[in-house]
Amino acid sequence: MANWKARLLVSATALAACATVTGPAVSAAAQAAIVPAGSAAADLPPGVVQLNDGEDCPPVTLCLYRDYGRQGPAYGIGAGYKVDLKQLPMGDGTAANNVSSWVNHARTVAVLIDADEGRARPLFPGQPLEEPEATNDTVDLVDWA
Ligand SMILES: [Ca+2]
Ligand SMILES: [Ca+2]
Repeated sequence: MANWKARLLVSATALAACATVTGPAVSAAAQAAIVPAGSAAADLPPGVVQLNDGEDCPPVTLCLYRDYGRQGPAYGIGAGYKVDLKQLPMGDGTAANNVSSWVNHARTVAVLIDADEGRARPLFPGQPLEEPEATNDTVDLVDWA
């Protein structure tokens, strides 16, 4: 039976084909995409993505913006991830006591917490929020109901 030899040959050919397609250059590029070298993005807490300034909020994500009208530096937080906004660099400071505009594209209720005042507010799925003057730049923590 020479069958196994034929199979071995097929496997070796397939492997060679794979090596050609996903060569070292591609792998390096893929790794660079996943872990930007020397970027602060690597230090972000789990579940957090940095958005471009004023970027639209992706699906299934709670988004926060420094400036009214979903403008300025922004982050997205995946549903269920409790995040201390002090860990998110924003301008000269952090996202804590800095966020003016929100939108909840997640499917669960987010809770916006001002630790200084001991105040927690729900932000329902699909709900946008332009902070009223009294609560502008006050949220320190994001949790989920
Ligand atoms: Ca602000
Ligand atoms: Ca606060």
